[in-house]
Amino acid sequence: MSELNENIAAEEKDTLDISPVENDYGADQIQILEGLEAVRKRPGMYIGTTASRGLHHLVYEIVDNSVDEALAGYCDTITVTINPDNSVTVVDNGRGIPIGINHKAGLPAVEVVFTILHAGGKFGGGGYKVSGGLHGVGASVVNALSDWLEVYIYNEGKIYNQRYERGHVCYPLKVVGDCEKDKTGTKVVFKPDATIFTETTVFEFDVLKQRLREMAFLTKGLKIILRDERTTEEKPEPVERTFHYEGGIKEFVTYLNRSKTPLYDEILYFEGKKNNVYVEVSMQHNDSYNESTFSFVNNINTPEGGTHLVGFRNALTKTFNDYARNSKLLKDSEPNLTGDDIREGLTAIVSVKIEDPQFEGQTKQKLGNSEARSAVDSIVSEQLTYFLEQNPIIAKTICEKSILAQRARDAARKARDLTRRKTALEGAALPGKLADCSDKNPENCEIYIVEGDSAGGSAKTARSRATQAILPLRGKILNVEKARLDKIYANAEIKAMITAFGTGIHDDFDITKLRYHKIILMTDADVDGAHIATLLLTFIYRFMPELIKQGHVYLAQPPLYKLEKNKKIWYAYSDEELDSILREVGRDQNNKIQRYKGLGEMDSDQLWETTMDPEKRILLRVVMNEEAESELDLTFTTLMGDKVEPRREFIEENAKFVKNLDI
Ligand code: TSJ
Repeated sequence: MSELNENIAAEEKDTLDISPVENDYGADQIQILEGLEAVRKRPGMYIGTTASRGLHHLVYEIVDNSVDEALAGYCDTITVTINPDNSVTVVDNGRGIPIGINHKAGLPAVEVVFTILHAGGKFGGGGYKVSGGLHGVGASVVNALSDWLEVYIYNEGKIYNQRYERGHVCYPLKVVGDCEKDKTGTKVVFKPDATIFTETTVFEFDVLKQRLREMAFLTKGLKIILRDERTTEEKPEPVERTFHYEGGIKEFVTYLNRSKTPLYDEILYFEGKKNNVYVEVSMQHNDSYNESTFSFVNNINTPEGGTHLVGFRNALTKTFNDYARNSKLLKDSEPNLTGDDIREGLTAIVSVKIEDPQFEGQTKQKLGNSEARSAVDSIVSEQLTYFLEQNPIIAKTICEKSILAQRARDAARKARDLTRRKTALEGAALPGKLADCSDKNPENCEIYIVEGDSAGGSAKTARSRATQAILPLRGKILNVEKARLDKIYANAEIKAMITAFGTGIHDDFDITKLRYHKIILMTDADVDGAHIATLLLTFIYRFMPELIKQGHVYLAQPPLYKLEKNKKIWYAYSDEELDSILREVGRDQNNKIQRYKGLGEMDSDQLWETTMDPEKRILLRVVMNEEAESELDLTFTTLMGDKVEPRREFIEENAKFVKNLDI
C-alpha cells in the first residue's frame, strides 16, 4: 500500500480524462469496499471510540491533511465550519488533492485517498505527515464512518467533485463548475453516520476550539478559522474564532503562563534539525512551584512523554548545572541541582517532527525513537548554553530559583526523615486534637475531618465512640498546589492528617496501614465550606491519591434547612427539598424555618441525626472520573445510609465536583 501512496503524487501530472474512469471500476473496487466495510464493522479499532471523542476525531483526521499541506509550505489558511445540520466543512488553500489517475489503482488519486484504507499517508513532496499518532488513520476512515462525504478540488480554473455515501462512490470524479484560474485548494464536507456514532452526532464548538488552537500554536503562521453556523434562540448569529500565531510555540508558552507571574519577560526558543528530527522548544519560568511541560510528536500530544522529553530534561539539567558551577552561583561544596529543582515553575513546549514515529508503552503514546532523544538533547544543550551566556540576568534568575528549590527540597526531606524515624521508634504519635475511636479494626472505623473547633466539639459529643474518630481542623487549609514541600510538611493541619490516616505519603504510602476505611470531610454547606473541601481533596489527591482511587474518601452532607411544625422536625438538604417538604406539610404562618449557616449552628443531637448517623446520613464518595480529560477531575458518587428516603436521591444529580487544569 505504501508503494502505491508513493506513486500517487508522481502520477498527479497525468492529464485527467474523466470518461474512461467510469468504466474502470473492476475487481479492485470490490476489494476497496471490503476495506471500508471493515472500518464500519469495527470503528473502535480505527478511531478509538464512537462516543463524542471519536466523533470529534473525524474532524482532526481531515484537518491533519490540510496541516500537512501547510507544513509542506503550500497552505496558510484552514477554515473549519460546523454546519446547521451538524455536518462539517474543512477548506484549505493548498495545492488541492491530486486528481490525476493513479495507474496502480486505475483511479484518480483523490478517489484512492477516500476509498482505500490507510491511503491518507505521505505521498511524495517531502515534509512530515502529522497524523502519525495513535489513530492517524486518514480520510478513508472518515469517509467510511460518514453518512455522506463530498470533496471539492480547485485546480486550474475548474472545480472537481466526488460524493460518497457510507464509503461508497456515488459517481466518478467530475467537473462541477469553474473557479478563478489561480485558485487552488481542497474542500471536504462530511456528515458523521448516526448509526455509528449512536451516542451523539452533535459537534461541540469548545472541544474543536481547544484542539484547533493547539494545532495553530504548533504550526507557526498557519491561520485556522473555526465557524459555528448553527443558530439557536440564545445564539442567533454564527460564531467565529481565528487562531493564528506567528510566534508558534513561543506564543503557546505565553498563553499557558497567561494567569501566572513570569520570572522574566523573554520566552526561550530553540529550533533545529538533527538526524532528520525537527526540534522546537519554547520555555519560560513562572513564580509557581509546579512544572507544566507539554510534549508533541508530529503535532500530537504525548502525555506520557518519551525520548524527546528525556532529551529535553537531560539537556536542561546538564546545561544549568554547568552554567551554575562555571558562574559560581553554585558553590563547589554544594551538590548538583536536580532536574526537579530546575523545572520548578517551568512552562515548556517540546515539539518534534519525525518521519517514522514509534510509539511505545501500554497506551502507545510514548515516543520511542532514540534519534529524537539525541536530537533534542544536542539542540537544546547547544542553544541554551549560548542563551545563558548572552543573557546573564535571566540565567541568574533561573539558577537562584533552582537553588531555592534545592534548599526547600532538602528541608522537606529532612522533615520527612524525622517523621519517618519517629514512626519507626515510637509508633505513630497521634495528633493531640484527634478524638480517636476505640475499635481498632480499620474496616469498621471512620474519621471525620471537621472544619472549625466548635463544629469539632459538637461532632465529638455526637459521635459513636466505638467507630467514629473526629479530627477538628483550625483556620485556613494550606493549598498544596501553591506551596513548597518544606512549608507543606511544616503545616500542623497537614501533619495531623498524615499521622491520623497512618498510611504515610508519596513513596512511603502504604494502604495496609490505613487506620480508617472511611475518611469523611465535613465542611459547612456554603461556598467557604466547598472551598475548604476542595483544598483538603487537593491535598489527598496530591499526597495519597490511592485513598481516592480505592474509594476511601467521602464528603458529608449537612442539611441546609430545619423546619419545625407542631413539635415535629424536618431537615432539607437543598432548596428543592425544602419546597417539597413545604408542599407536604403546608405553608403555614407558624412554620419555623431555620437556615443553617454552618455546622456550628447545630447542636450535637442535630448533627448526629442529620449528618453522622450511618443509618440516616448521606455520604458522597469521591471518585476519579475516568472519562475526564484531566487527571484532576474528580466526581462524586452517592453512598447513603441503609434507610434512605427516596426523595434524597436528587442530591446525586447535583453532586458534581470538577476541578479543571488550566490548559
Ligand atoms: F484528507 C483529505 F483528503 F480529506 C483532505 C486532504 C482534506 C482536506 C480538507 C484537505 C486535504 C489536502 C490534501 N489538502 N491539501 C492536500 N494536498 C495534497 O494532497 C497534495 C497535493 C500535491 C502534492 C504534490 O506532490 O504535488 C502532494 C500532496 C500530498
